Amino acid sequence: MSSAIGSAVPERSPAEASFADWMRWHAARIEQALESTLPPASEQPGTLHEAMRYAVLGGGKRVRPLLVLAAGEAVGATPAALEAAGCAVELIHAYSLVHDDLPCMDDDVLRRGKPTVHVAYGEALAMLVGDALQTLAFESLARIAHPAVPRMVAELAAAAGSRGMAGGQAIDLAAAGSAMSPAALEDMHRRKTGALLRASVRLGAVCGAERPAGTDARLDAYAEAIGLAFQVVDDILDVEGSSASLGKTAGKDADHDKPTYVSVLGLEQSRQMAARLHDTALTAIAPLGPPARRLRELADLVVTRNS
Ligand code: GRG
Repeated sequence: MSSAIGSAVPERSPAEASFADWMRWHAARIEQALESTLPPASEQPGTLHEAMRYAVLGGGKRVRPLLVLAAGEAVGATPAALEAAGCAVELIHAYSLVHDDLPCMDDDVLRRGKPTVHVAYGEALAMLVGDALQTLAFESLARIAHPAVPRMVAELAAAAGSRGMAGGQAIDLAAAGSAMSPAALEDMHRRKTGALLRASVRLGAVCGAERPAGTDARLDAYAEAIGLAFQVVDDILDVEGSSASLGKTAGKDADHDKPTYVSVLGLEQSRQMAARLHDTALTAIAPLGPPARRLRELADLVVTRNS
C-alpha cells in the first residue's frame, strides 16, 4: 500500500469497518486518485497547475465522492469506476468553490482553512483554475471504462449547468437583499447545492449493473432529502459555527443580506426541517437493507456535522 494512505488507515475497507474507518480509507483513496488526476506543478503552465492542486488537495470533507462510493456499494458496483467518478464530482465541486469565492461572487478570503485561490494566486488565475478543473472533471469521467459513462457525463453536466448548480448560483446572486418565500429558497438550493449531491448518488447508482426495480427512485428520494438537509445545516452552521471550525468565513450570509433557511424559517424551525429531511432520507432507502449502510451513515453525518 502507498505511503500516501498512511499507516493508521486499514489495509482494506471491510464491510464491518466502523464508519470512521470506512470514511478515512475511502477519503485517502480519493485523495490519492485526485493527486494523480491533477497535472503536476512541474508541468507547464506550472503556476496554473500548482493553483489547481492548491484548490483541490489536502482539504474538504469529500462528502460527494463518499456519496458516489456509498451509493455504488448499495447497488454492488465495482470500486474502480466509483472512485474515478467520485474524483470527477469533487473536481466540479472544487471548481464551484473557487469561482464562488471570487470578488465578483461571494468575495471570500478563507476556504478550507487557507486563503482562497484568488487571494493566493490572483483573480485571473482563479478563473482559469475553475475552468480547468471543470474540464478535467469531464475528461476523467469520459476516460472511465464502464458502459454507464455516457449517462454519467450527462448527469454530471446537467447537475453542474444552468438548470442545476450554475443556475442556482445565478438565482442566489440575484436574491441578495430581497425577500424569498420558503418555496423559492428551496428551489434555489435544490439547484445550487442539491443538484451535485444528487448527481453524486446517481453516478454511484448507475455503476451498479443490475438494480432491482424501484432502486433508482429510492436513491433519488434519499439524495433529494440529504441535498436539502446539507444546505439547511450549512445555513445553521453559518450562524452558529466559527470561522476556525468551518475553515471558511462564518456569518457571510447575514453580511451579504442573503435569504437563508435561518433568516426565512428561524433557527428552531430550520433544525426541525433538517431532522425531517434526515428521516425522509432514511425511510427512502430502508428497503435497500444492509448494503445501504454507508448511505445511512452519511445521512447521519450530513445533519450532525459541525464543519
Ligand atoms: C460558481 C457555478 C458556481 C457555483 C457555486 C457550491 C456553490 C455554487 C457555492 C458554494 C457556496 C456555499 C457555501 C454553499 C453551501 C453549501 C456548500 C456547497 C458548501 C460547501 O461544501 P462542503 O461543506 O465543502 O462539502 P468542503 O470544503 O468540505 O468540500
